[in-house]
Amino acid sequence: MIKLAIMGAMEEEIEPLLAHFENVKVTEFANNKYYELTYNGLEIVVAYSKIGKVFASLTAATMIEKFGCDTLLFSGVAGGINPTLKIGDLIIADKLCQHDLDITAFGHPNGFVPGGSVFVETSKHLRQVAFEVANENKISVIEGTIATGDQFVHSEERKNFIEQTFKADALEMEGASVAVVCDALNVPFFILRAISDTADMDAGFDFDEFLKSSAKTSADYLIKIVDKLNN
Ligand code: 4EZ
Repeated sequence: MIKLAIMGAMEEEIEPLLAHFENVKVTEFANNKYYELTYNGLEIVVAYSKIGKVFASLTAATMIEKFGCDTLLFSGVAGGINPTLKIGDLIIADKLCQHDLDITAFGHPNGFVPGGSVFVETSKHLRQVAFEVANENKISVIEGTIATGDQFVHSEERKNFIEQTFKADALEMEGASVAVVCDALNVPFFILRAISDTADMDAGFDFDEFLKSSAKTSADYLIKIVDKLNN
């Protein structure tokens, strides 16, 4: 039987997930709350990590190593880079990179450190399940590269750098760190995001305006994927 980790970064990102489940047991660990439940015969642990790569790594590793999760799904919001992505649109990561990881001073490419790789790929199987769900429910979603860094991007300059350097379609602050942890621990994972802003001058304003609705768009689709995982 699968033991599923479902994570977000912010409380707003997991709220619509928790609202869907019942009989939740709360465990506190390392300054975070972990919500354990069973759903359709699946064991699930839900948590939000707090924002950024460090907190997201800690939470992903905890869900895997302490709670024994063997599959991880992430739901949340992101800034859009690909101009076809409008606020509220969904993106599934096929691969992720760290746009702020930089030892280029030593001739290495952006996003690379020795022993690692610029991109980490997500589970093909989980993406396939997600696309079946999208087709069945007429949900429109694209697959693409997500770039992660410890910055809320709100300028054309930084956005263009990330687009040109990594050919990224969307950006956020946790996905690639979760990817590195899951890849190292051999846990299949899936990263889903709905666009809350387009990482430009208006990003701060748009984010505040659309965080809740986009987080719900992502969470609603994720629940349908969870339903499918068990069938
Ligand atoms: C980070 N998340 C934003 C957290 C912002 C404010 C209190 C997603 C995200 C994002 N990250 C949405 N839009 C973004 C952007 N333009 N840059 C970085 O994962 C917390």
